[in-house]
Amino acid sequence: MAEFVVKEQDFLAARPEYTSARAVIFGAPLDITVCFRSGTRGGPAAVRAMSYCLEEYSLDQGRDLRSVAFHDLGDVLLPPGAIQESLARIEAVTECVCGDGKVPVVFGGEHLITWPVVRAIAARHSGLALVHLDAHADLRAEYLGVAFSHATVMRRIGELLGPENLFHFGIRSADRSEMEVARRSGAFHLHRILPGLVEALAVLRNRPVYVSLDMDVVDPAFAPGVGTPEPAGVTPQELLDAVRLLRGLSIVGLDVVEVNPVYDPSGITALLAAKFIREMLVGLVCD
Ligand SMILES: [Mn+2]
Repeated sequence: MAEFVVKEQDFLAARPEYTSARAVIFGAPLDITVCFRSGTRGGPAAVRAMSYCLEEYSLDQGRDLRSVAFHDLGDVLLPPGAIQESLARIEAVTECVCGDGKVPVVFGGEHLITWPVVRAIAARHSGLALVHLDAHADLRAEYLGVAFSHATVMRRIGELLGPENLFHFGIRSADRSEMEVARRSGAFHLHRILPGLVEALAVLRNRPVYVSLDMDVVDPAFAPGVGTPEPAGVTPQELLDAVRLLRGLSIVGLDVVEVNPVYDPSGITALLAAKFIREMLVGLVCD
């Protein structure tokens, strides 16, 4: 497995042992193609730190994080500025985790990290569908002349999985060309998550599903600590209600991306990301 930096702390209630873990957290602190304001390299550490503000027990689900067998590997060591090498390392770590039969839970970093993670997971799970929660469509063919960017990541993944296997929710920012591509998606819902997700559940059942959460899907009033905030987003309650809907699906991997602690002085964005992760872990991989 690729080298890891020494982590300062585990995510709340992570177990020290890797072998028996069913889910495995790792950080991918990529911060290269962000266009508006950088800082996502601090995302994984911020989410881990704020997780200790939470209790292990989930009132929503009546389950305890301490009964979930999961491990926290730390962050993938990414060479600064070396984008292809960084993506290759993230893919290699995902391959290892999947190869060991575990569910990868990845903390970004910018949204481009979803590309190498999904590539590795798609190689092991045919018929993979992707649930994309984001303010932005991320469907550009290229951005500033570059094919691999946080703004193109869903276009690249659509080319890999087939655009009809991408299900987008909460989108409220895109250009005209992205909206044309969006029409070929399995689902494309503006502004909200829940109504569209309820509709899409029938199609998403009985197949492997990957969930990618860009924290900017949440309204900047609740999640200011992101690289590209977009007004008029969903509430934290709508996001957490979506977890309950996702619970019945066969989730084979997930990520939370774009947490930017530089613009999150009180830590509320990282805290909401940590709560989403706790709810996903207790809902999806409870013993
Ligand atoms: Mn995004």
